[in-house]
Amino acid sequence: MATSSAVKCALKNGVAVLQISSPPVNALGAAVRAGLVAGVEHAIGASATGLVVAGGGSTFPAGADITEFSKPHLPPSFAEVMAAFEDAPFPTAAAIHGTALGGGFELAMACHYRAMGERARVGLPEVHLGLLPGAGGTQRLPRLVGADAALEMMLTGAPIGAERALALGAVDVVVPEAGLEAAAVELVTTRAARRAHAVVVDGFRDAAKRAALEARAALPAPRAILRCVDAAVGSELAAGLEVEGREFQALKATPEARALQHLFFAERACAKVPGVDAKGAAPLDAVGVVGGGTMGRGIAMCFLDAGLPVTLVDVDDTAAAAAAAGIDATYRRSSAFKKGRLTEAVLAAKLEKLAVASDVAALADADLVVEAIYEDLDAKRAVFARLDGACKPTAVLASNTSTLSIDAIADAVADPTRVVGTHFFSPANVMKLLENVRGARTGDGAVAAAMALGKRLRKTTVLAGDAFGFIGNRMLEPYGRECLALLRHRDVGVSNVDAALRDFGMAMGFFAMSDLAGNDIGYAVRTSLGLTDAATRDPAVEYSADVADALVEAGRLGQKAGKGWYLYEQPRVPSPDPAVDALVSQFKDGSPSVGAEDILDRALLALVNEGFRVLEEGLALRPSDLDVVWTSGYGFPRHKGGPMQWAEERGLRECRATLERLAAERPDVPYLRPAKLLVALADADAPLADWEKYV
Ligand code: 3H9
Repeated sequence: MATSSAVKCALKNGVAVLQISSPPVNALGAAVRAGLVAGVEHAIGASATGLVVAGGGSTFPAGADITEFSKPHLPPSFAEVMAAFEDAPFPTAAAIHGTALGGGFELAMACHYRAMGERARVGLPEVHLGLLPGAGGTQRLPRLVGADAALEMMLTGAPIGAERALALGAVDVVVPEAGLEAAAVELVTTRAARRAHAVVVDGFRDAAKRAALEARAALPAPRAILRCVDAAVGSELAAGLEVEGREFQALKATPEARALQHLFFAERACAKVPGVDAKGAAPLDAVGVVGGGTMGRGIAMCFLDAGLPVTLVDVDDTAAAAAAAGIDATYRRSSAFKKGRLTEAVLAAKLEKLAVASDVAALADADLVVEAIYEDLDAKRAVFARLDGACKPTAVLASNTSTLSIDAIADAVADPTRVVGTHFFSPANVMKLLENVRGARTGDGAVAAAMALGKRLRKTTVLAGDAFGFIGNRMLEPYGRECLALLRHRDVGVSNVDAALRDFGMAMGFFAMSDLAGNDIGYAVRTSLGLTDAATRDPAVEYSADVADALVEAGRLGQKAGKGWYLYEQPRVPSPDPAVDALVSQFKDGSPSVGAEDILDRALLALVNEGFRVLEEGLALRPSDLDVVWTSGYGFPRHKGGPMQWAEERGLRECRATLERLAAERPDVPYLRPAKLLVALADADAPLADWEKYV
């Protein structure tokens, strides 16, 4: 039978078997869609009695080809593909293995029957891309599993396993993967081609349920999904499909969809370091952590969660035992443990892989060691000097520093090529981001090891250059300074600034975040730079952190002290404190009141402008890495795509013009002067993607 390069077609005992071949995930690009339609036509021409569609390689199609969304549409349409399977004159079945997602699952639903492998997963994750299932999923899934379950799947975007898919009625049979094709063939040979579409039962109109759903559906995509399921209730399939088609086209053009799709690719690009092959990194069989404080414990938990044996070293046996007990307690406090997802037996098996010691000699066999002691260069150098002697020469030595230079730390070891930064974010076992740092002398092998570590720990991993603050904290600095400067304005308080940032979508306002991290951290950095003392700082440069210094000097260190920019009468619950308003009022300078829009402009443009400087200085591999850092590590809203994507969406010319105006108003604020790269891109009206031509 006919064979296209993307879809191979074979006739087996009268049943046509189509196999999709479009690595890596069999995405339904134009060639696959054309191959599928041609496959059905050939099966009809060959008088097949049934048809089975399967994915070659590791998976049934994982969806539409996302790279095509930004290009002109090529035929055939998804609707034509789905119709070919649904309207075929013989029974059609999908043989689902791997991850049948988005358009892939929709293709399976357009078939008359579905056989699913035991280990496979199905889902409609389009909402994460700012879209909705636009190939019939919003109409066919409610008809298969009911409106409630369909909405749940489409609004969360979470895939489900075979057991649940079968229980819901999303698939007809579940079999071991080896028997999948046979099971699908059996379905098309023993059952009829036509199955009437079930009428969608209106189960989600219960007022409270509906209100809860609508509250969750704040963004355009979830709202459109709700409207599509509304349209599915009680209507003919064709009418619902028409609504879905219109809603999908409208969503495609939203900034949210562009932002989320930008992040999809950004989160995959960031793991790639030109010239460095993380896949070729030396295997990790055993790892070590030095320092059993909050960070060290969290990092050790990351290792344990990835199944890696870890040895944690602290100053003495008591401290080491306390770290082990702390790790055990943290697991027991986790919701996974409380809800029974982490069982006593699994926890015991995890903890069996944890060893503690009071001497770095215990790290002799480690392939990689992360130092996570307090931020003091001499202390860190002393640790590295000891590790240099204790560890095998091939071991990678990593520092979790967030403020110190990797190069300066590497001075302490004979072979600085094996020293790299691995900056985890707190709580390390929860936060997705890993910011690796390449020092001037870090070797490719250590970079590869750090990037491979990120993958192993299932972190979103970015590589930064070795300069103060790396990527994330470097950009945080002017953002924070501007938030502090805003407090000088009449009627602007901590809560106004945080509310504006939260309304924009930040997970936390700057002041609440600072309370969480500890206000003393920034204070210590400013002190080390001679900034907290008016006598030693440059009088020609605006200093807006005086209010933050006063806060720390008043003992308001943040959540850990029960008070900071907010009061914490209950742990982690901030409430405004008149004492802070009184403190802030001492720093007012007569500047006029400003509203939420100005607050956002100033804080975000300070952030973005520093991003351009990070790129100019070669501290990041690409602009999208900055977006990944800020969305995964600092709570920047994903639907805005990260600060650089936000700037591009707003218009680089606009960003430059606003910064120029702000800088003219406050010439003593260097971080507001538009970065050279921003100016060059704006002058040329060039997209951010062309940034390398302008540095
Ligand atoms: C949709 O279906 C819309 C329809 O409803 C309606 C249309 C009208 N397209 O993640 P990985 C690439 S929307 C293009 O590292 P894993 C990815 O960029 C779609 N490329 O692997 C990467 O490339 P590279 C709904 C895609 O094993 C490579 O494949 N579907 C696509 O960790 C490997 O990816 C989704 O949203 C794609 N659809 O995870 C599913 N998918 O090597 C999106 C992947 O150059 N995909 N690539 O960096 C995933 O969730 C994961 O990729 C998957 C595999 C779980 C499948």
